[in-house]
Order: sequence, then structure tokens, then C-alpha cells
Amino acid sequence: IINGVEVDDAQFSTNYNYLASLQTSTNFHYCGGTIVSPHHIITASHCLEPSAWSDPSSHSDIFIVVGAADRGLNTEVNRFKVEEIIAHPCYDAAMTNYDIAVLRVEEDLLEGTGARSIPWAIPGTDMYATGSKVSTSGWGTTVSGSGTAPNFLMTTEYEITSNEVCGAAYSMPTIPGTTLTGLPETMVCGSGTNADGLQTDSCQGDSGGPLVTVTSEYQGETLLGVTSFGIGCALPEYPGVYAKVEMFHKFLDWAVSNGPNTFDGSD
Ligand code: 4AZ
Repeated sequence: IINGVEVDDAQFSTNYNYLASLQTSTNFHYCGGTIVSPHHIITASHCLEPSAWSDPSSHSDIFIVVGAADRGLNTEVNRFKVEEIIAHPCYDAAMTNYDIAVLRVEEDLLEGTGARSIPWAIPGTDMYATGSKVSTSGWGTTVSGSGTAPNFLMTTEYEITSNEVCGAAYSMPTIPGTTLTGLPETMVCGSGTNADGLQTDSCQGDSGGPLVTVTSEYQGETLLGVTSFGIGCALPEYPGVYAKVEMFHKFLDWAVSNGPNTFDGSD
């Protein structure tokens, strides 16, 4: 997170304890995640590509660390093995589209860890309105391109960017192969400035983490987005791009909630 604020233990345990850190067996943090059930976290599909972690040969080298602002506090109690990876079947690495995945854990992520789950957005909310106050958080770099991650969770206030502005910024073809431009409906963008007027953003290592509503406005956080990509970090002309969670409710019902046990890939 660029130009954000550090989350201390007290703030973490009351406000940010839905965050998860994805780490390798050697405690290397490489992506974020959001706890959405006692046995599931939502992350980005691109975090699960072999290049994203140290041992490309093995999915077993993904560990989920929950319940601590300090990502180094990974013990037997708050560190979990991944039982199953459920990437969205339409994930498109070339376009970074449908960049959402669910990780299932056998043990209970919430029991004795101080962690909690939050709900994901379903269609029909007004929470994606341009200018809505949201926040994004993670253990990603605080300096663009530096490659080093902070030990403590960082967070920043943020606002939903209009689809038109964001689509134009990235010149994104809505339908690949056509000249139509605009942001795909599977994405939502955000940007922000902090109290000192500095541009804030998610950055490398924040991927997979949350874009959430601000509690005071919505009486409890709702997961709106999954940190996905951007050009640079905190550049005013390039908002951060997030997978738009409301578009994936059928996938999430299927993957998380014992919904219909078939999923045809359509949302
Ligand atoms: C990344 O590489 C990344 N500012 C994530 C988010 C953004 C840029 C890069 C958005 O993980």
C-alpha cells in the first residue's frame, strides 16, 4: 500500500481481522486474501500462477496466515494449509480478467485465531457508486517497485473511480478483438488521496487482498473487490483495478456456500 497508514494490533483485531496473508513455506508473503467463511478465503487467480510463489512445482507451498497485523507472527495456531484451489474457470491471464479464486482450508480459520469473515457483495447494491468511500489493505510494498514488504498491515482510504475514467485510462477493450473500449463489467477501479494530499494505492504484494466498504457508512464491511492490477502504483492517471466481486456471486455461492454443485462459468 502506497501512502497508507500502518494497522496496529488493536486496530487489526477489531477492524481488519478479515485480512489474510498468503505465504510460502519459507514465510515469504506474496499476496493478500479475504476471509469469507470459516473454511474459505477469496484471493486473486493471478496469485496462484506458478510464477507467484517460490516453488512452482507444488500447490502445497501456499500457506494462509490470519489473525495478526504482523505477518511474521505465523505460528501453528494461525497458519493454515490449503486443501483446495478453486480458480474462476474463466480466469484470463492475458487480460487479467476474472481474476478471482477461492482457497479452501480443512481447519477452522476463525477458531482461536481472532479472525473473522466478512460477506461478499451481491448484485443490486449501490456500494459501487462512483465516489463511494472504501478502503484497501495489504502487506504489499510501500514504495513502488521496491520489492520489500512491510511487516505490519497497511491500509488506506480510497474511492470508487468511474468505469468510464478507468476504462479510458487503460484503453481496455470490453470485448477482445473489437475496438469497443470501456472497463469490463468484471472490474471496478479505485484511487485515493490521504490526509496529506498524497496519492494512495495498492501495489505489488497487495494483490488478492480486499477492496471493502467503510464501516461507518455501511454498518459492517462488505467485500467489493479483489486487488488485481494497475500501471505503476499511486499514479493519479492510473487507478488501481480490482475484480468486481458482485459479478462473481454465482461462482462464490458455488465455491463457498455449498450452492448448486455445478457451475458453467457464467456469472
Ligand atoms: C501488483 O503487482 C499490483 N495499483 C497490484 C495492484 C496494483 C498494481 C500492482 C494497483 O500486485
